[in-house]
Amino acid sequence: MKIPIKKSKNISRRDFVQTGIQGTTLLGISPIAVPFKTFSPDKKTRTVYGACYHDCPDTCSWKITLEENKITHFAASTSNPYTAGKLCNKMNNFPKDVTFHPDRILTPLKRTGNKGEGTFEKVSWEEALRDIGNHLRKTLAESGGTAILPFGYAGTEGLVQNDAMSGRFFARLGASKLGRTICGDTAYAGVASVNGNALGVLPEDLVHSRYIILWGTNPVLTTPHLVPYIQKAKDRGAKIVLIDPYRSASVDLADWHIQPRPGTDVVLALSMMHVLFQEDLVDQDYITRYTYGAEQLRKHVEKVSPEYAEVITGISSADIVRLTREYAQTKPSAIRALIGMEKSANGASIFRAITMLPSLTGAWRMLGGGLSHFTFELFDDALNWERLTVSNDIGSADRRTINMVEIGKALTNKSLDPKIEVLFIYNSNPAVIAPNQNLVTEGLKREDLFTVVIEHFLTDTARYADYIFPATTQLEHWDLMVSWGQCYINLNQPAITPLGEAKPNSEFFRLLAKEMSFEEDYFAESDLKIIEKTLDSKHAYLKGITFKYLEKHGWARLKLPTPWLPFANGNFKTDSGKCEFYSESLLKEGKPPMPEYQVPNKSNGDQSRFPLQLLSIKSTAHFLNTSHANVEHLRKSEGALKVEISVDDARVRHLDNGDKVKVFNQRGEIIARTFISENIKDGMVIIPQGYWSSLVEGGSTANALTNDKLSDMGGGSALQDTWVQVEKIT
Ligand SMILES: Nc1nc2c(c(=O)[nH]1)N[C@H]1C(S)=C(S)[C@@H](COP(=O)(O)OP(=O)(O)OC[C@H]3O[C@@H](n4cnc5c(=O)[nH]c(N)nc54)[C@H](O)[C@@H]3O)O[C@H]1N2
Ligand SMILES: Nc1nc2c(c(=O)[nH]1)N[C@H]1C(S)=C(S)[C@@H](COP(=O)(O)OP(=O)(O)OC[C@H]3O[C@@H](n4cnc5c(=O)[nH]c(N)nc54)[C@H](O)[C@@H]3O)O[C@H]1N2
Ligand code: SF4
Ligand SMILES: [Mo]
Repeated sequence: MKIPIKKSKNISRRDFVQTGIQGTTLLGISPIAVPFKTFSPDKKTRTVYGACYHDCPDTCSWKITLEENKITHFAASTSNPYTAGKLCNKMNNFPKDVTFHPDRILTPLKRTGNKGEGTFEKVSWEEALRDIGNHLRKTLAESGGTAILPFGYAGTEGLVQNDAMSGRFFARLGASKLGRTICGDTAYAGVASVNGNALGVLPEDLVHSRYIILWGTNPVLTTPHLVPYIQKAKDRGAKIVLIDPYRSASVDLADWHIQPRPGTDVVLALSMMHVLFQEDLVDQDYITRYTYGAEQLRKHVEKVSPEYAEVITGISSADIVRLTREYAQTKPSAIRALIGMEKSANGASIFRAITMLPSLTGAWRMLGGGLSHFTFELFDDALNWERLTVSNDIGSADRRTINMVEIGKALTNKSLDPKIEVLFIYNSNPAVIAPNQNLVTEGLKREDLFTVVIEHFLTDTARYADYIFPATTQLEHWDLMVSWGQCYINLNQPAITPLGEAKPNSEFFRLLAKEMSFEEDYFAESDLKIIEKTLDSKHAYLKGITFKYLEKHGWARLKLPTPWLPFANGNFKTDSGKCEFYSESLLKEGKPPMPEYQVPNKSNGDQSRFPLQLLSIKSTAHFLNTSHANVEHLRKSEGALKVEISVDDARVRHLDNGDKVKVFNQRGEIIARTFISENIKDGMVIIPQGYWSSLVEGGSTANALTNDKLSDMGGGSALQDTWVQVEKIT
């Protein structure tokens, strides 16, 4: 997820100039200089610390050994206890797979063929920047800044290369804003509407739990460094329950797998509440002291009996009762959720409902009890965000926002005023990751759209660019890495000088600012200075964690109070200071004050034509979203694009394992191989997300089928509310 910054305070331009001047003397190193400070006495061997840039909750620390400036060893940190000496399948071979990959783009490129065709010629940085500057000046004069749109997501999670300089640039330009809501915002909206924030059980504290529900998350694949903590709890006698419509890789960790119909977990959670109240399994003292709206909630769930829930969720009423009793009576009990469930029309409601459970049972009182979700707010508190969010203070506040989930619609909407004429894409691959892929590519093909892509590779998106610029990789630039899944901060130090003509994102935007004659001081700030200032907060969580400390050690765990029991005595971060079972503020916004289940709108999805619900999830162990899906040995390990289908659904369609099929609906069609499995119930299919369209037969991937509707809150996508048909290709 893009680490959302919730608390940035605006600073005035004047403050900025003052702090900026003070800051200039701190580090006189240019933004892309390599710190050859870590040489051994013989000056031949040196060690460089860094961390993984991926949009992955684990944010692993690494250590690189170089001899005479050549990387001789790239490995996980063995000293950081969370990384614990292991990266993952995706990253073990990172220098070769990405930085030194022969297909890497190392010079600016200008399009020579048709959009999408992928033919380009080399150009110089100067020429390309000048041409872009001309386009920007013309667009600003004729259509205004909002005809320009940045599209950046979490290709790198580093605070500097993610959006520090680009945020300033687009704010100064007066460009449209991008609603960066494709991952985590809906989950967060649900959890925070109840608790005020998403903090809770820290990953390490899961070892104290005696009952862990892995609710709609697949840690074995998506958060591998959390698994040892869950395993340790299990070794100490904890029961692990997996709630997932799919028999995911995490089933091996679980003692019990419960398979609800997708999107129906809100009913499951409400019926658990029904049982909690009915069987008096609630912690009345906790409820009275620290919660708001318990009486309304009790009434709200009266009708959601386990028998009723069985019809909606497909889980037997006996199992619902058993799950509730075990969850309430085994202490401490934890619910671990992440992102997966958010991508439906019920996404936020699901997260709202499950967030209420630990307050009903008083699970928050004990270490290892409560909800384990995001940790980014620890860094939000700890760091000096003002340095990064200078952009809040620049330009007009009322720039329009385009939701990234709806990028296809935005690019093709003829009545959008002004229409999007210039598009900058960095840290993202929207031609693959955004829902309704065919509409996205229709937009990217527009002849009157000028597209600039900053990338490592010729991705499906980059094929549509007018200019491609070569970005540096994590081995070649500075960054400060925080995490959304654990409590460690890392300084990423460059190990080598950038290959070819690659430059960090930050430098691209500095140079473009120069081309645009933007002379503000904030464009002159070096990456190192941004990092120094961001670390300079005086917050207790950062005690002793200075730039110098991180330069020497690479990583540090935030200095959090122990034991970490955020809600043992209430202290919820809502306006009322209580856990809000009933939300007056949502009611004011016209939303249901308590979570409700909406029957998904199968719009245009005539069920007889498209009877199978498609979940396109992160079931690939070798790709991180679309990253690495172009690396041959990783793609080989993953195999051909598959559609997983139940035994009965395959039988009625006369399908055998490995058959070539088309999966289609009103939005698109993809070609895949069948994988007949007992991992899903009838009526559903699974297709992994991540494969590149240009590298699969048929030229389309999962998002060619997904809908681009929004979820109930938070601006996220409801892309799992997608219905398809599967047919054999003969
Ligand atoms: N290997 C690998 N790791 C990754 C990624 C990757 O692409 N590959 N991506 C990273 C990113 S960006 C993210 S956001 C995280 C996501 O991490 P997770 O949230 O753990 O992963 P997902 O695959 O999105 O979803 C987890 C599970 O939720 C289930 N699910 C879907 N809908 C429902 C529902 O309605 N109810 C219930 N109970 N379960 C449901 C899916 O079947 C899936 O098994 O993973 C990160 N880690
Ligand atoms: N169907 C379906 N669609 C989904 C999802 C799903 O579960 N199912 N999951 C959604 C989720 S949770 C997420 S987070 C999004 C992920 O969406 P994205 O963040 O767009 O996905 P990535 O594939 O990680 O693309 C990141 C790109 O950034 C590039 N990159 C990496 N580092 C740098 C850098 O330093 N500079 C520049 N300029 N580029 C860099 C990489 O080469 C890569 O091409 O996908 C979403 N889409
Ligand atoms: S992708 Fe995740 S698990 Fe793999 S090295 Fe990066 S942070 Fe660690
Ligand atoms: Mo994500």
